[in-house]
Amino acid sequence: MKKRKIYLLGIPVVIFVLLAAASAVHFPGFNNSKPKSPDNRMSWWRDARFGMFIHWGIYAVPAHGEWYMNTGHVPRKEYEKYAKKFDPVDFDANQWVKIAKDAGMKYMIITSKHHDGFVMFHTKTTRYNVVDDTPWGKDPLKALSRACRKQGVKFGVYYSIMDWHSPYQMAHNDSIPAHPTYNPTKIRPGKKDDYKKYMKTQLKELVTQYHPAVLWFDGEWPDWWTYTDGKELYQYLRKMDPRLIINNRIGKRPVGMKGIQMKDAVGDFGTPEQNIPPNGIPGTDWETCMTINNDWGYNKDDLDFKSDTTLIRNLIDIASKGGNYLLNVGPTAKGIIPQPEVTRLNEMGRWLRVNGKAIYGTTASPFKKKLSWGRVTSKPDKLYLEVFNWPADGKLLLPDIKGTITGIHLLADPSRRGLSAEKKGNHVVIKLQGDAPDNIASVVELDIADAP
Ligand code: FHN
Repeated sequence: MKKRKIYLLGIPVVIFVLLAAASAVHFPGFNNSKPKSPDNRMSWWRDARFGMFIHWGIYAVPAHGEWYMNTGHVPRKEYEKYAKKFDPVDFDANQWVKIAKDAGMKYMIITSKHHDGFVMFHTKTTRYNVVDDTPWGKDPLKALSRACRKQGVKFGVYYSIMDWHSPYQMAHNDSIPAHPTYNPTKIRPGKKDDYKKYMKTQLKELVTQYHPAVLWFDGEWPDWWTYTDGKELYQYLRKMDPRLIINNRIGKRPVGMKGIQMKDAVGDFGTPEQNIPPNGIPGTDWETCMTINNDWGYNKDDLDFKSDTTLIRNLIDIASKGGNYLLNVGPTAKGIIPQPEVTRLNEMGRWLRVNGKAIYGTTASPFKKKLSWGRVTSKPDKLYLEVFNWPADGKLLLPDIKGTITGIHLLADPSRRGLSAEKKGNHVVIKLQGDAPDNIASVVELDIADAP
């Protein structure tokens, strides 16, 4: 199609736009609804975008994942014996935090007590804890919270409300004591307040002993735990530490209870699990948690590890929808983070050292339309184009935007060579040069002036 030359000020349009791109012209475009929790408390978390989840406990001894007590129908007395075999002599808190930091992770959440009820910190509430009941006798939360502070990584803890070991909770079906099914537990009649007291004492120990920035609740689905329980516990913790960030599983996840809308959910952020919401969760802070293989706790037979391409593109996809990514590791009973997980985290760190600007402190893409070539993240005066599929013709098609493009360059290009653009109908065509600097995702940074 022969392009009809349009002259402006006697100059062909194409040249004009190039000049304009170099010297600022206007285009249409945006939406970014604000979450409900206050900025001052949430801002570090929103900027962080990427954290490490750690599922670690005595379930690492049998090494069939964190649900083994239930899936293996292991009677309590039998399961307790694993504590006697828990001796992680190779545990090194500084090394774990360094692995997270080198991966580009800004915060870490470790299991303080999972559904099996074994307590992974020093508590006065029960001897069934890592210090009093294992040959190892050390407190990993003390070491990790210290190492995090030293290395500038935010520290947080996971806590399960459901407790398969608690005398106040009964197995779902223990009609055959030798073959119990615990999930979902029932509350022993008249013992709910005892359990809530037990839980509150432990949560107070966690907050006052390790000063977590995040409390990540889970195991809230048994029907004896109610929305009101969640609200009450939230207020109890909020009073204890006004800066605490608490997830929505302190109450009931909106999916569980009919009628609970996301906006009414207790807690500061939503927690999609093992999936990325197709359109994010507009108007809410949210965080996708995901395994690198298929298990949260260490499972020696689970070698189905996701590729670093999948993991890096997941992080970008989640950020482009305004969410955080909490990526899990499952250390062994010896205290080692499995090498296949470390290798992939190192790859994510390599990518983020070049392209971190496109993730940290960004907000969701202004474009509703899915872009065939990749994703977009934004800042008030920047747009980051994360290109998964580098266009063969070097032309990257971008929908209209509001604001003036004042500069275009590749984040991977240390010389920040300027790229050009031209307007085509209601699109902007970014002209890329040469091959993709990164086959997983190459980032084009657009400087935008007077964006709304
Ligand atoms: O049952 C747990 C599971 O073991 C793991 O802790 C995940 C992590 O979000 N949460 C529960 C399943 O929803």
